[in-house]
Amino acid sequence: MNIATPVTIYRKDYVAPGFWVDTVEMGFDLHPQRTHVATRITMRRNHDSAEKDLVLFGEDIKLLQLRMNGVNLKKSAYSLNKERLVISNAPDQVTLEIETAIAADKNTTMSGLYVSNGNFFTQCEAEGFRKITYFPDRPDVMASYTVMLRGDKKLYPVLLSNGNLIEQGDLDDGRHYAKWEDPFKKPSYLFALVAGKLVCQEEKYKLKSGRQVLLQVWVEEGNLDKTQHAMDSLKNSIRWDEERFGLELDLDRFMIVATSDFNMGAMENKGLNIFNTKYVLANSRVATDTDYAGIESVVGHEYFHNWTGNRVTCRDWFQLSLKEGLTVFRDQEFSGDLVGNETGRAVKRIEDVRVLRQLQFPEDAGPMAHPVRPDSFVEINNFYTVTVYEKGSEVVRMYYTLLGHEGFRKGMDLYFQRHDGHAVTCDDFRTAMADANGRDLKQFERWYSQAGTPHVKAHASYDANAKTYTLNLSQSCPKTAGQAKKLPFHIPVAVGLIDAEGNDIPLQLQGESAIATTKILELKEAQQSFVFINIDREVTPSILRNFSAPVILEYDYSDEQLAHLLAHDSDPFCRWEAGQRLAMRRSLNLVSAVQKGEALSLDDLFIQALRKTLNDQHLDPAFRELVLTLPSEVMIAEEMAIADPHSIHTARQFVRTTLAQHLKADLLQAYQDNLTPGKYSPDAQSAGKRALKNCALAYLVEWPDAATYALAHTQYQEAENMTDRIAALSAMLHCSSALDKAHSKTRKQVLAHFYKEFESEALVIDKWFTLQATAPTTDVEQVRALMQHKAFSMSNPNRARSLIFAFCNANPARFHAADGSGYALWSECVIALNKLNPQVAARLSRSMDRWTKYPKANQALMKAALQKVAATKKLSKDVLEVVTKALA
Ligand code: 0A1
Ligand code: ZN
Repeated sequence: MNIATPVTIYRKDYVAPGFWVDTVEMGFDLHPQRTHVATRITMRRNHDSAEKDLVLFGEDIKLLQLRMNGVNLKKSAYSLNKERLVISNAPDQVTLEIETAIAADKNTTMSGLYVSNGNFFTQCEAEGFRKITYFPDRPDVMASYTVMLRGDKKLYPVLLSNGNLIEQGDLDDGRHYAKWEDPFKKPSYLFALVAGKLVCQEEKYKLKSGRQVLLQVWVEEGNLDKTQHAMDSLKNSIRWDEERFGLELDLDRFMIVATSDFNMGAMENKGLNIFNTKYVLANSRVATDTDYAGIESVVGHEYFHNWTGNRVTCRDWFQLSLKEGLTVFRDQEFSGDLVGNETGRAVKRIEDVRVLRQLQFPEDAGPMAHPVRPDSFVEINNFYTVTVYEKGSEVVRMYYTLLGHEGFRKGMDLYFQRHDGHAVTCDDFRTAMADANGRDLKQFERWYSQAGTPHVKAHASYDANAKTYTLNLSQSCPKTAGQAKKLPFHIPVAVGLIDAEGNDIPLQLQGESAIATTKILELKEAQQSFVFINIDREVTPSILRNFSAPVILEYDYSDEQLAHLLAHDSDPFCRWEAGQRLAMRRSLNLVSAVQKGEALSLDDLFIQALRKTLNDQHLDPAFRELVLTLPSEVMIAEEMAIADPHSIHTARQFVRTTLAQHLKADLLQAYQDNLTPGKYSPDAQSAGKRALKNCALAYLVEWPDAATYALAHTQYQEAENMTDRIAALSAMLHCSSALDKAHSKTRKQVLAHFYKEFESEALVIDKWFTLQATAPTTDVEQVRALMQHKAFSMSNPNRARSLIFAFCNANPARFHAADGSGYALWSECVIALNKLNPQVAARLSRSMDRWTKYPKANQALMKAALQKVAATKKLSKDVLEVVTKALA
């Protein structure tokens, strides 16, 4: 077998750039087949650098001209290979003039300059700018940019770049031009241009300071009825950052542009954010509550990057979490604050924790496990991960928990005071937090340097005579690739104690005077004891309140204690968690019963606990829905030494059908109580009601009779918004009984109707593919058939994700078919995508991360599929890194 060896880049090898760049002037003559780019760069030697050469990166571009200080450079004056252009012996002051040509229409990678639906877009993070011109394309090189765009006026009536529009006008031959100037220095990864036929919704907005700014949301024609929510989210983001962090928009104009061809969610280019349409376009006909929430958080996320990422950026890509972890924390807080009440905040927190557990915990336990600040990579694009983003956000949240609201704000203020306009490191952030609060946060660095999810074990003992309650906490962290031994983390563990009536009792730690109902214990040693005094009754501990650290908590709760917490805990996270623990315990027992062929049953304690929650009118519907949602098949698999997808699916479905059977009347009542008639509004309260109602519906069809199935069908037909429509369709397609022949004709009709109704709405057709890809009835052959559908395309990332990724990642019982047909499909798709779009291909490669967790027979087939991909000729660095690590 011929597997190429990937080149690894190490964090420890960081060297400052040999030259700084002051100004960049660029002129683009836009043609899809051959865009001509003329770039003038003024540079000066960095005398503090060990790098003596002038190093420029370039990839997949044609070099037409190179002049240094006004003189054409002969080929012998520089060295050029596929990745870099190096000029040795350059003088200390350099003006470079570079001309390059780009075939944007052939660029299917969606990195650099590319064409989508006839319009030009760029994506420069992380290393896409080098596909436009030769440049020191690294984030610590910050410069001022002036950009001239020229193109056919009919084909490209709109010409956008970063900053302010300073000039525009007509040229010969039906062309026109626009000149843009960005008043702020920025790294090249924040460069952007957009050119094409687009229309915009725009508004003038007054900042708190009284300054007026222009806000624009640009979309393709026909989509202006779907931009209001993005615009509202942008205005909310601007206001929130002023209020919560005292950070003002620094530009006079802020633009959002949507494209249907995008590898990720969105990109924070200075003043010109480019978005996947998924995170811009919404109206009630086509978008669900989840879509609306996603738009709000991604618009917020990109906007917040303007300070955390753009004004203060990363010194090198190993520091990616400096901007991403912090900005995710900020967008999570923004969405939580916007709901406007404590339960809403808690619901958002639980949803975020669910994502972390579902996606990041498995990553941290698999072959791609890496620290929040990685030590090495082959391809940086593979490190835009849930660890860097979501675990990174948890790390930032721990500062918030340890330092408090005011303390955190002081840290942020100092961070900007020290580092505005600079490219810095995660250590700089930690130091600002420590210095602003006079705290020692040295040990906290281990959250950045050690991979793996720590386990915290708790033991409690109550001494009625001494009236003391002792909580013994110990920590450990499993080994990960390259890190066999881990040192103790600095872990904030938020704890409350609940009495038999369900009340929080006041807590005082031995040797301390402060009294509170929640205490933040700082676990810093491998093992530590915390003694609470004046505890005069038996209590149940509520540990890791609000999920105060990204760890796995082990405590030997009895079922009764969990039911007690589920009924009473004042901390909504721990209350929800108690229900999840009850459900997980049952799921695991049932999986083992399925495997042994034993009879399956569900106990009354569990059923009654859920009934009580379902019927508790004091609880928000959104919260009740979260409790009613069982741990996913992926989460159950993570708890098992050997995951058996078929038994997991059977066991989980058994729990669902049994609950449906026993709670039928309660579910019907919840359904009726949570109808949301009238005009659609995506607000959290209404969305919560819809969530509970649709959760009830999905249960009801698990134990169907003619009436419940008809309820779903009628909801589908009469739905006035996409949330209700898709929920009904999903209930009909995903229930256990969908496996029976009954109703199969109705299901086919409904699917056909949905397609016809929304044929022209790409984002809705994505949903149509996903619903089918994740249905228990859909096997590999049906996925292959869907791949032949005229609406399917491998080259559109959203579409590929909607079918292929959805099947491989979210239909485990079918993907892991015993004959290996799912794995064969996976390898074919990875190989096909590798040619088109390596970034997307590498993401799909990750579906095999946990292959060593499956039964031996599956493992063999999965390994063979991985090897097949690894042996493919012309494999990108992206895919190569993932499959090499999986096979290591
Ligand atoms: N910085 C963006 C995400 C992003 C990263 C890489 C991309 O292309 C490789 C595109 C977008 C964010 O955090 O939103
Ligand atoms: Zn980001």
